[in-house]
Amino acid sequence: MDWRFLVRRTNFVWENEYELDEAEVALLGVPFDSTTTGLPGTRLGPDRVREEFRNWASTYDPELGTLDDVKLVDVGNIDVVYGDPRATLDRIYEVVKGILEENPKLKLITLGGEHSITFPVVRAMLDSGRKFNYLCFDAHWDLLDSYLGLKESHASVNRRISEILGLDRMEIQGPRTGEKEEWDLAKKLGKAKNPVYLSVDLDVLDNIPVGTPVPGGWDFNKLWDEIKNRDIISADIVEYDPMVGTSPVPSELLRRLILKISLHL
Ligand SMILES: [Mn+2]
Repeated sequence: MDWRFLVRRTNFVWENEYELDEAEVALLGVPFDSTTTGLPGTRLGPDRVREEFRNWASTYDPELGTLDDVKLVDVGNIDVVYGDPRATLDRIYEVVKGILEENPKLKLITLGGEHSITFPVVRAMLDSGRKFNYLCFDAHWDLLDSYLGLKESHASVNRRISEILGLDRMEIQGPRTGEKEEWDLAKKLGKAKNPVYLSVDLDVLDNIPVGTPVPGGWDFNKLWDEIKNRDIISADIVEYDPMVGTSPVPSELLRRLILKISLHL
């Protein structure tokens, strides 16, 4: 099936929209939150942040320049299968694989949704021949073999990635909770050498609405300090949950992070 049948292209963020085959950076929304263990609502994340881009016109960053100089495309949202993580993850894989077949050099910013969506993105990137190590910022290790019997759980996403990439090519920064099994496994993690695929689980931060918050997190400046010197081939930003709080502050934080990553890629 053509991957385009699995995407709803109804929302556009960028004014300078390019065709997929000529774009440098693409945004892809995955509004999926069916394995969420805390509060649901991350399915609303991609469209909430698009709204934020519309509300705040400035796309200039004093350190990095203007988004007008980046060839952007908003691919839209994947048509997920609520309640069926396996079918959803298969769709994510098909879409990312299809996008990269059409534009092998494209850098993708995938917007969650919950963290489980990262695994099929990473798998599609590997199968498309991209060479990278994996860098993740998260309050949790997400290294459980399964959670509530579910291998596709957001609490198992880094374990699944370790099975196709190897723990030594993975770096996870920020965890401050978890099971003993995970802390033991985490001792085998390495430092991700450049280039890296970046996965940002926003619960690594404090004071941002997420389904599974953990106290003692980073602030935005610390997060950006950790990102800015890395060579990033593509990224995802997951677990932002607009249902937990409707303040414009976190969605603006997220918009700013997407802006900075788009300019940095
Ligand atoms: Mn996570």
